[in-house]
Amino acid sequence: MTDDDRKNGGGQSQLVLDSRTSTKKPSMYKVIMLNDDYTPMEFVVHVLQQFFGRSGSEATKIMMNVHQRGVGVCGVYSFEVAESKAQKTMQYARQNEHPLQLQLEKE
Ligand code: TYC
Repeated sequence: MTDDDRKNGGGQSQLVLDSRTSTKKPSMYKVIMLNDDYTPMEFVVHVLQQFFGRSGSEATKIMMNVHQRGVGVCGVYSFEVAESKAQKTMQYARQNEHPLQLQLEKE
């Protein structure tokens, strides 16, 4: 056994995890809604309530924000949840023949 082996536990491999770099929190993602000229306002309010758990007044506020400024935040989630909500909302919009678009943005 070499001196080095003795130092590291008799030749057994050791995995040293640095708690400062190995405990990073997973990133969060904004689900962004884009304005368009065709999706009805009531439909946007409805999807914000159904898919993003917003109250009627929250949903109306977010919809008007998107309508006036071009974009708005529906909510902030882990990547998997954000992607799933964006896809399900767009699929539902297509089923109803609306061009509503959503995107993810890393926080
Ligand atoms: N601009 C649309 C209208 O006037 C309403 C709308 C709001 C559409 C928000 C999309 O993400 C949107 N009917």
